[in-house]
Amino acid sequence: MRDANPQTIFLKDYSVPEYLIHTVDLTFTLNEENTRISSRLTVSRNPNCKTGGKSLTLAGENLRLLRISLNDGNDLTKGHYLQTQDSLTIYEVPQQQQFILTIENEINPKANTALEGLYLSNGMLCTQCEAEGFRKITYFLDRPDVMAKFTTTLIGDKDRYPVLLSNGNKIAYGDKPDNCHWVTWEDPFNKPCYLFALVAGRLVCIEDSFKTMSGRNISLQIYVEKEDGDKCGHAMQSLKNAMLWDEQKFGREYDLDLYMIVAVSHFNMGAMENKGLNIFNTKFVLARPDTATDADYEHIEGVIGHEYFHNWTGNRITCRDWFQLSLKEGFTVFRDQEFTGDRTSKAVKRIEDVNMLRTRQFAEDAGPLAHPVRPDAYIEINNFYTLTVYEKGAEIVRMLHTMLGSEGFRKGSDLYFARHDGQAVTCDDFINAMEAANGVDLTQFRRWYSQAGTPQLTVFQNYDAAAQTLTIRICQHCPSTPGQALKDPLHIPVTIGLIYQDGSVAPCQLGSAAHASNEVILQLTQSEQDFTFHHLAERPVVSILRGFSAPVKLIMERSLQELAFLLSYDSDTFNRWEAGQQLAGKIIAGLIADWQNGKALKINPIIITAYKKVLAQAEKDLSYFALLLGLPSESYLAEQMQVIDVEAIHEAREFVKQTLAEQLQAEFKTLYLNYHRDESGLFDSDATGRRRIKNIALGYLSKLGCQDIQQWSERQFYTAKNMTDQLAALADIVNNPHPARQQCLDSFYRQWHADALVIDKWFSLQATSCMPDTFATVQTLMTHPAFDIRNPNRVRSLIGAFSQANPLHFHAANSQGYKFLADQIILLNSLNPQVASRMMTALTSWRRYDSIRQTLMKAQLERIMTTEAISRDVYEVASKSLL
Ligand code: 0A1
Ligand code: ZN
Repeated sequence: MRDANPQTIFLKDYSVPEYLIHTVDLTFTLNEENTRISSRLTVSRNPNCKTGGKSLTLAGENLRLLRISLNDGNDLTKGHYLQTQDSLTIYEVPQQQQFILTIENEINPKANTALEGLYLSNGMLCTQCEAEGFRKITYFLDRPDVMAKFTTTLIGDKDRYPVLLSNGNKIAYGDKPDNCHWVTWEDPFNKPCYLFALVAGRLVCIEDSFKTMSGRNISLQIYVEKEDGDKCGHAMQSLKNAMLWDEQKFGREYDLDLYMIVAVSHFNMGAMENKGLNIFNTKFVLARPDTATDADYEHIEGVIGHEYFHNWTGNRITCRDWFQLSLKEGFTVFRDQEFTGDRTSKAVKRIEDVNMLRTRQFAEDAGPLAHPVRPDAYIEINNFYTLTVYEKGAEIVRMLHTMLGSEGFRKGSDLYFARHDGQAVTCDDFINAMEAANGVDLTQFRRWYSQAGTPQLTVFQNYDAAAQTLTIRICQHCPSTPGQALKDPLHIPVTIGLIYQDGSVAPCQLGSAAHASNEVILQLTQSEQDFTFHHLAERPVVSILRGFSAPVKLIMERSLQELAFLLSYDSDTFNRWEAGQQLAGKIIAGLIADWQNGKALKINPIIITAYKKVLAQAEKDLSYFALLLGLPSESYLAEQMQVIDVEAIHEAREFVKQTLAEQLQAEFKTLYLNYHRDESGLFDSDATGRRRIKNIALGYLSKLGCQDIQQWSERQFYTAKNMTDQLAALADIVNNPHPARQQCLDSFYRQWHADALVIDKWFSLQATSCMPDTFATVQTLMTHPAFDIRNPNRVRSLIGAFSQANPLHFHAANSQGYKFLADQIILLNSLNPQVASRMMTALTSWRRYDSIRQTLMKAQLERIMTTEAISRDVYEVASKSLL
């Protein structure tokens, strides 16, 4: 084990730092295998800290220490300090006045396969410091509440490192002997060290500019490897869109004169918001219509926005400690969701976000790693960049937005920025600002940050014809989670609307004298609460939790007829879609039971009629139309089951898909032919909508197994001018018994072998195929020359895709999937612990399966626990999963 006894860090143990660092002067002499860092710090005791002695302890992991000096004096000798694997203690430092501490050390970026600290990606040197990577570069107070002004000088070979970048503004540069040059960067803003970054390499730069609302001209630069220069246009446009949006929606202006983005091929996550120098996974920068899908285009704009928005929510105002991670992440995800909704389709974006939340975050909340949005303990902070902190955190912010309205929310965010600019603060500070600006009491609402688990709302309705009232009773209950057996009631906003039988809006009038509106927000605060609506001439159909107004599970008895009614008449785009999903979900659930009992599968015609009606209504927003025609995913269906039966889910869902294809064949063919164009791949909402709807239609039709459709998909595959169409056709070919399957896969590889991001798609498609030979294919692909276990994108595209997006084959009863995954995790543990730990997701939900699979999955987790030199990352996930 990296740590003989991995320590748990607790929120309750937080204390202010004993020392503060005011300025940091760094000099890097760059070299692949031996980079030398000289760090000159001005330090003083923190006046707000009353404890501690005369010593100063800095964090630093596996660093070769060369020298230390205080106030530019002689080097400290051995007896004056203590160096360990992960720290440096100087026994005595000046207490009364500010002092200078100079440290020199060396590191080996080439040996850094964990991609944390300073590392090498295709010959380029780059950094990743969040959360605690800076300590792998030099000794420092590596905690976000220590904020300092950084000046960074980079020295390197002119040929290997013609481009030398760091945070802030370039203030000086020049030549050095031996073909070297140097550049000095100065960041005028105080920042925690997790926002430090440097990049050195052979890169091309794409430039543009943005004029801010106060008239300042900002230079925008995107740096990529030479062959990718023609794939930056969309990222640049996205950045300009994000800058304008933040000015218009939040009144936030950019603060430096330069904004740089660098795309790197080796990156553990999506991207990183380093001040003035974002570092991105290439996946979220590079796009050309023939190489990137519409979904890629959307994600790029979303992630560019996300990192840009962090400049205010994360950088100008940062987190006091890592337990507060959702302070910056939850708020920033909310901001990027709103941005994407404004740029594309609000209805579609909300549905996509809820889909992800309900399948993946709800699973996390129901499993052994469930934790509050503000966790109270961790072993390895890298394990807490979770769906709960990010996505559920964003839902908390969204609930505030719902309850306070856009204006109230804006007042709150303005106050938050005004109060805390330049500070490192807590989630509570954020809520305090919302409270103060709006004069509301959010005491109970705060529980959303401390209580884990997904609340369940059970809804009962009672219509009293004589009194013309409808009473809605809502009971809330939150299941226990690890370490939190008992739960308190939460403050939950429940948006509700009522619809009369003819489809018209029924008035929402809470209390007999209240005024009526089309929809109201119920403030649920008790474990059981009644809400009575008045003046209802007939029993209305209830449309509840509109827009998914809270991250909860809703339990409500509904007939199939009522769901079909809502699918036709609900004016709330989310609930209309949700009704269709529930209708299909109920029917599939029935078929799952039939399949398990060996009964022949027979479709309930109500779903055919309902889908026919959707097809006839022909929505204008084609992307939304496509969502209305989609079936709930296998993972969503799995979430609904007591004991997950992957085979039954797959069979039942495929049966419904095939039956719909057979019975609505004519409609789907018309859709396909109407919307199939010779598309250039332009990313505008009409074109993306056309592609989405026709590819949905082709997906259904492909289930028919008939020759003409096979020809349609093959033709689309070979003639497509954009990746969306080419990939959609290939997916249909790969997931059905298509005679040209191997030919198409080979052709795709030949066409795209030089484009890593497209080859990732080629790996993923094969890894997620439902065809019977998939596991053998995955094994073969592991030995493919293009497979590289050191590249996280490749690992995710093969091992991640197979284990997390192919339940049918990953959970094969013979345990081969489990054993395969454990083998890879054990290998990754020593190379890249963060990626290893993320690959464990598929095993952590072992309690959700039948007892045989439980035993098999558990056995692999136990095997992982015995890994030699197990990392904190893997240890924490494996051990907590087994508890
Ligand atoms: N703050 C980044 C995500 C990020 C987190 C950790 C990383 O390395 C361990 C890298 C990136 C974001 O939210 O975009
Ligand atoms: Zn973020």
